[in-house]
Amino acid sequence: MQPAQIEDLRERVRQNVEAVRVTDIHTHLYDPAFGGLLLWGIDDLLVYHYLIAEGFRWFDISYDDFWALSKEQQADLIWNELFIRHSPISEACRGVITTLNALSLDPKKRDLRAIRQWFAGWNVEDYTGHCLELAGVKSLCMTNSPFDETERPVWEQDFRRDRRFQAGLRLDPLLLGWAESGKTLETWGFETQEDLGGKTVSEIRRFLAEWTSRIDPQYLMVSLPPDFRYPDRTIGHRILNEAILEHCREHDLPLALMMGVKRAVNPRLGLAGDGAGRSDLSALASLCERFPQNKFLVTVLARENQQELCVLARKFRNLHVFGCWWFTNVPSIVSEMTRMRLELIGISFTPQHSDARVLDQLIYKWKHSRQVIGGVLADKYAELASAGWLVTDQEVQRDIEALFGGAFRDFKKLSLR
Ligand code: HDL
Ligand code: ZN
Repeated sequence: MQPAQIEDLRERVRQNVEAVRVTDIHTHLYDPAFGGLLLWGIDDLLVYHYLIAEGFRWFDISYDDFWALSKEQQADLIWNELFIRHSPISEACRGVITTLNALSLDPKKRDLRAIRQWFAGWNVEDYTGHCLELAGVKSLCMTNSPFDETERPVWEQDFRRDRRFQAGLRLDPLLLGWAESGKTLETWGFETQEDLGGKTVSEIRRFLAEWTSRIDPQYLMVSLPPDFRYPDRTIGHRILNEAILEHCREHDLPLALMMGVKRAVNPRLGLAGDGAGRSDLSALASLCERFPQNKFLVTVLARENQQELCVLARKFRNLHVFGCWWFTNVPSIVSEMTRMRLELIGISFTPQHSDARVLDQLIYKWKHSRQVIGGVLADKYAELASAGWLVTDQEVQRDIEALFGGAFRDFKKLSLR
């Protein structure tokens, strides 16, 4: 192929990746009906836990004194330390800059007061549409936990859903903290026993059925520590086998496994205190092999696990790989992971989710991801062309639609009979 043809190909890919409307399959955002649970605006952007962790590398304030500050005071501290006294060069800092520029604000003026004034002029309904439009997100999945004391009451009142905000049924306490969550289920009217005796398993399934009917989730989900083992002889292992996986099969819902998080490595940092560890993916191989009619939606936190995850996806069609999760969501690793995935499993995966906790983050997380993923995809198409296969415009569009939501939708529809 001539260099001009390669350039033309790259431009076609860039335009299509820029234009595709994304299905964002994992976020911590909330339907505006959840009120204050939906975070947005400059102060929420600045007190994002990623920036709190980075800020503490410079702060000369104690953890307790920081947490005693108001959100605005915390934001001032972070702005001053990570943007003014030091260049905002980290991915989370650059994200704030990308978002502010996309909103036609000019962070180069370094005028936080003026930026706050601009946000004060918005209401959440209008701003939600504005952010989704700028980010090119057509729908997203929330993280919905029945065990979240602030979220559950909203679901129990019932409310008119904003269909752009799909649900994900989050179950960490059920699987990882049964001693506590079993008691909580009892207060909700489910007959449970700590040793899972009596009607406990069927009551857990009744609980799952009740919440599935209530929130209509795209999938059930749980995050897992690096030392998660399967098979195992724990209570959690039985809840997974006898309740959660049965329920998923009965309702044809994927189980999303987010593997490798070490919770509270530094508890003083709160949400910012979690770390990462290398998982034993033989647990995942056992699950995929033992439950060929269950669908597993999987992302892993350790860079060292990524190639092994792709190899498992080659072995198991009931495994769908997704996202560059959390500490892997930085351009250098997104590029490496996306290239490896395209080379090992073709288009049959979902390269990214935003994991956004603040509405406005959708803008930068998707702008940055489109840039990296689009660049890698163009490289692979150029290599394909050199091998003698020039993709058509229609094929480029088809592949990109798949990568940014279509493959996930097809996986959900996949019949594993
Ligand atoms: O467990 C998870 O879903 C993680 O994404 C955590 O919420 C984490 O705090 C996070 O926001 N990562 O991006
Ligand atoms: Zn998350």
